Amino acid sequence: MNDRYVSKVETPSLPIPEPLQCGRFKLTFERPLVMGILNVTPDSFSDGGKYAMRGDALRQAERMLLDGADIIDIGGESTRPGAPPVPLDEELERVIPLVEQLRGTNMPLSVDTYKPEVMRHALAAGADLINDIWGFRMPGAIDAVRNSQCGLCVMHMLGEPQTMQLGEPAYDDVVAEVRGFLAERVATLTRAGVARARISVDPGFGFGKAVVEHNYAMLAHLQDTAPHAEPPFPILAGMSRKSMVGAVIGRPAPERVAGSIAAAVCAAERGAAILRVHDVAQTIDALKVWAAMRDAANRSRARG
Ligand code: 9MG
Repeated sequence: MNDRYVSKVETPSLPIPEPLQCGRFKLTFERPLVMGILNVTPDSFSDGGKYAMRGDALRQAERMLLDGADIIDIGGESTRPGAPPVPLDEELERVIPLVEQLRGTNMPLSVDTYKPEVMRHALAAGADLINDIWGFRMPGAIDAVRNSQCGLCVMHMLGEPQTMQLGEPAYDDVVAEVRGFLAERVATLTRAGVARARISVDPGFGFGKAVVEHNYAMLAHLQDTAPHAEPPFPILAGMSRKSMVGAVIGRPAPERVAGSIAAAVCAAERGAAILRVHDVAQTIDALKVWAAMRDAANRSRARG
């Protein structure tokens, strides 16, 4: 390799978060981890009824495992803007059998829910991480996770999924306001007895953000969306196939794979610890190329 070129690369060396306590696992972040999205909702699979949906979901989980996912995020309620809420019983029926069936795979299992009752059942069934788009603000949510060893993903959202994108979301400084919100949630959680080592944070791309202005400001300043802390909190970034990608490439959701991968690589460059994605294999390939470049830059920096 020609070092004349490598030595000119100016990739900042970002501090690596401490390991995340995540149920049975301690996740480490020498490289960004890939979280595969497993939506167990009728609009995600062929409409063959609930057992067919479960079978489809299991096969998709196995595919993501083979493709190299580090974590699987199981969700029983769509969080797309305007999506209707799902009754508690229905969400439990979609999510809990999958957690039980996937528990044996020795893969960290995340459950995407804001309902304390689903959190409790998911943890009893063996989930390792609770991914809460409401940032553990629902009454009873903190109590549901406090006494376990599960990891937490604390996300920022302005408004609620049914209405959050209806008006134009307004911020004076989206990055600072998201950071302030996440700092308050982290302080509330740690005061309640949740160990810092269990907490990851997420700026919530697409959740009450102007599609281009706010989301790309957060991506550009990703590290600054997290509470300023040493060591830093692991940041989870989820942009896969979202409108922020569609808005700049002009393609519908199924055709946003390449755009989503570009967003994931940008987030990795800015210190994301976990990337929540639909397209696991393709994202991992792209991250390997990015990591090879980062390692070369670090080697040349170490040589002085
Ligand atoms: C469930 N879900 C949908 N989008 C998400 C995102 O960006 N982050 C997290 N943590 N969860 C999300």
